Amino acid sequence: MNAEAEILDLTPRTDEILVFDKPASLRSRITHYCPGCHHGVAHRLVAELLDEMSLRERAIAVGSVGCSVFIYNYLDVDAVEAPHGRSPAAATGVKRACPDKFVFTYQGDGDLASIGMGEIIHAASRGEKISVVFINNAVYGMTGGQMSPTTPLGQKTTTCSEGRRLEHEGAPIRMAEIIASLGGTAYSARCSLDSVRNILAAKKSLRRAFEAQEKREGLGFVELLSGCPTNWRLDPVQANAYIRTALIPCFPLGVFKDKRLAGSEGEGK
Ligand SMILES: Cc1ncc(C[n+]2csc(CCOP(=O)(O)OP(=O)(O)O)c2C)c(N)n1
Ligand code: SF4
Ligand SMILES: [Mg+2]
Repeated sequence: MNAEAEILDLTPRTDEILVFDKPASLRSRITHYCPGCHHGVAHRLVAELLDEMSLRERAIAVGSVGCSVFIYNYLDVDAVEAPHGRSPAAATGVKRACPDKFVFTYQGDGDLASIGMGEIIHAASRGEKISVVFINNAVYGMTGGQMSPTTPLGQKTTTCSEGRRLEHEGAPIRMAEIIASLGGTAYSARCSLDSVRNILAAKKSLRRAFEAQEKREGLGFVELLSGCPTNWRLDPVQANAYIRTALIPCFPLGVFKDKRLAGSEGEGK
């Protein structure tokens, strides 16, 4: 066989071991996300866990508004769409009506911490048996990069062009800590998607939050610090660096509540 024929030979080889593949729960779609956006990374982590925990057939995703509004195009699970911020309320209804389903919301910071603040607080207080995947990229990504409740002090956005000021726009809101303080929360953590190491840690936290639902312990909440290079006006590598230098100092990583661990039952940590 000459060299060209060898390159074109697509006969499956028996001596190759597949080490990386697409999770079955992830559809084959061309992404609409910008280069360097972390929504795709978060989708993949969720899809891997749905496969590994055999949840796919029972899963119902509750989508939200924002750049992830088309999440049902990426995850091969049943889905409902909730208007801005209402995903925890919609998920409450789905889970109560179908307690054997695995129900999770997927929400951005504009969606969850702005107009949806009431819904998430009350769902956590009630201890709804749902899982919440919270993508904190510190801006309203879809609508053009406006300031959100989680924009760090000093960050410039289209609605605070001088940078967010404490005395003018107020302080950023730390959702993982707030959710941890509520009585119905089983698990609350903050992770980051800026590096391979942190992505692996994020998967562990998501697994724990999903387990909390399966064991009917209460609401599981995972905040994922995520990059929005487009609205941050950075390239993908710079955006990862920005997460490390600006977001993590403002939003410390960690587990703020885990009901399974001694001393973290009930209110607070
Ligand atoms: C009730 C309502 N208000 C405002 C909007 C407009 N809107 C759509 S997406 C969005 C911001 C979403 O930002 P975020 O939740 O942070 O998601 P991201 O795009 O950053 O992932 C807004 C304000 C809307 N769809 N519905
Ligand atoms: S605007 Fe931001 S959040 Fe939206 S797809 Fe682009 S990088 Fe991702
Ligand atoms: Mg956002």
